[in-house]
Amino acid sequence: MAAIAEVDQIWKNGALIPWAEATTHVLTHALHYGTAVFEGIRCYKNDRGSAVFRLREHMERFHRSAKIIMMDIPYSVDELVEASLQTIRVNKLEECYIRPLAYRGYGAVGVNPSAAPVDVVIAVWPWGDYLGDTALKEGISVQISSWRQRSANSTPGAVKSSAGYLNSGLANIEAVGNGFGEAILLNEGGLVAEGSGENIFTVRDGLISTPPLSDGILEGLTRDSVITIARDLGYTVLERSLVRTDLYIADEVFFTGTAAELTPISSVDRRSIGLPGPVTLALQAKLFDAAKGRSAEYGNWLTWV
Ligand code: PPE
Repeated sequence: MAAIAEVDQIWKNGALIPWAEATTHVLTHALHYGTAVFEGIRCYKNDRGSAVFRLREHMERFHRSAKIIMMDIPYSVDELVEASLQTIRVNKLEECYIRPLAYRGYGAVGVNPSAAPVDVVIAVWPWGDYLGDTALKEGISVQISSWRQRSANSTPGAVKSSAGYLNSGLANIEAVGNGFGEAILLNEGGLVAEGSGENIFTVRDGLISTPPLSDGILEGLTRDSVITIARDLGYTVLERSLVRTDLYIADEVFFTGTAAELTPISSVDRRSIGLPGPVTLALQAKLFDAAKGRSAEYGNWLTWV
């Protein structure tokens, strides 16, 4: 969705190397078979410096993704946390997106990846608004995709795998091609799953709902943060299955994600939801307060650079 803003160095297999040298062979296993897992993390600048939002939890999810696909990441969560901070510092970035990727590298062909090495990289670069520059304030239009969410017994949504994003890409290409800002995927059972790169929430009569993990979605860290913030603000949040009509008749609908942050949804399949509502705006403000170090109660979500 955005051109890459190049920086100086990338961390690869334990060392920092120049950006331009962070290349790989065309017979890299992951290029052919999608055998890779990754993360997306944000570092925000604030009054007292720069801090990464939920860094440790992202690296823990990275390890969980790898575990599910039987890939051994040869670096501990602590080592990956430290490597991320080092990569941000060496590139002198105050705000950035962080992309750890573990992939089956060069050395084997064929479906079974066991003989291919596991290479690990951490790249950082500046990445602004994910869904366009008016999205956070005005919201975006979305379309229910004709593509179904990858299912729990094929390419599990719980794994943040490169292979999984073929599915996301199909849905996003279709939605954008049809003039919408983003797609929402229903799972094979017809229940609302998530956006191509976001979790989804509804608000109706003050009650906040979001699909449960068992509906086949990624366990979003922003989703978790927003659930916590909402409950702390006194809202009831239910993790419950949603059908498409729940979206049409909701008072408010919004996406959460590291890249998308908290993006209001202004219409679903051309049914108007309207301008961002009060609950959406309150949660968005609190989420940014937490991520940008303005909220002492969520201070433990930050790792200072
Ligand atoms: N679902 C999907 C499918 C997803 O890709 C993301 C993040 C989420 C939910 C939200 O998870 P979290 O970031 O932990 O709150 N998508 C990442 C990749 C986006 C991309 O285009 O690349 C992201 O937001 O970093």
